[in-house]
Amino acid sequence: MQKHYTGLIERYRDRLPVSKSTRIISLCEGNTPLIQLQNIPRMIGKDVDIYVKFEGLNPTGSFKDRGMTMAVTKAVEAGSQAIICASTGNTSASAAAYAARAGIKAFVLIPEGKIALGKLAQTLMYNATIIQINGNFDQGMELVKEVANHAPVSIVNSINPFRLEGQKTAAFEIVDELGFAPDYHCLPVGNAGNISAYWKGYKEYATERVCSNRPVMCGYQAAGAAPFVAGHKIDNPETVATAIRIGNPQSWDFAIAAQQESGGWFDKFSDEKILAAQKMLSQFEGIFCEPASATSLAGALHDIASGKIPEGSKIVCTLTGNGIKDPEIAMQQCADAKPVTIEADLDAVKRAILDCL
Ligand code: AN7
Repeated sequence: MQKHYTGLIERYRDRLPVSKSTRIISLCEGNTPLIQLQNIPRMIGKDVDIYVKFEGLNPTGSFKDRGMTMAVTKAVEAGSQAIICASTGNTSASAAAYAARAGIKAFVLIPEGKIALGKLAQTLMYNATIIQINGNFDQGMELVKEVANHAPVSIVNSINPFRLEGQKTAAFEIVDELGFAPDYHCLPVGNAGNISAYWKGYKEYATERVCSNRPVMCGYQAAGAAPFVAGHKIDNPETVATAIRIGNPQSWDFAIAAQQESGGWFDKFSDEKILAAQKMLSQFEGIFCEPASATSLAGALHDIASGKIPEGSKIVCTLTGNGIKDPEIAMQQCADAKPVTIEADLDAVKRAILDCL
């Protein structure tokens, strides 16, 4: 009989730092769908297999839950009563949820006015203590690192190595499902924890011969927040994709190693290109991700068009977060498609339908 799915730590416990007596803090995260795109490859007229790993279907709507189940499990095991993070939104929602599950306290530092509405609402509902700063994520991150030296709180940002351990399971799931690693793996890059974690996962599987190949890692950033493309940190990052509005990535060295060892590259895309990719995925595939997530598809489509990613390739794009997280951007994207309001009678409904056909 198939066992009830109880989360990624149970599924991959042999590859994760837990023991028999560890109390696992889980919300059944992971096990997200790998969806093959059907319409977009046809539209662009290229012979490529593009799959999206839809991480927006995790319990709090982002990939952060993979790392958070692990980080909070280890914090609780070590006796922590409180966790803390700086966040552009998704980490705070995830930390808050897992703290609630564990029965401990969560503190989150967020940049005032730069968090998508859904993420703020979640974090409030999960009952974290929200500290808004007049500053950006990078400043929040520095403050969190300092305060953790002076207060009894565990940092659950991706500088916590358990976060990457949890997040590497996304690469395992892809290989377990396809039977091989893709030729190219495309990701949005902010703090660079995720690209580092995927590379760790793929390397682990390849080294142990679970699969025979490893992907080329492609890290894509927003044009106004592209330190990896610039080759140095950026002081005032700006982008509509607030999740990746980050100028001083904490996993710099790991991400550079992933790029170099895999023969991959970094590139950057304008907010317009990112938003166009988000809309395209929703409109033509029925997959609604948040703006930052669409950066992976924007990059893949650009590199497929230029031939840098050749025809015949198998490509995975990670869609890091759910589109419902950021309803304000979605409404702006659809400003021209305002719903019509009519009288509540049959003729009026018929007319409204016929007007659209
Ligand atoms: C949707 O929540 O950094 O390169 O504080 O929310 O691993 O940082 C979010 C990052 C991509 C970038 N897509 O991942 C935070 C935070 C979404 C994200 C990223 C984030 P990393």
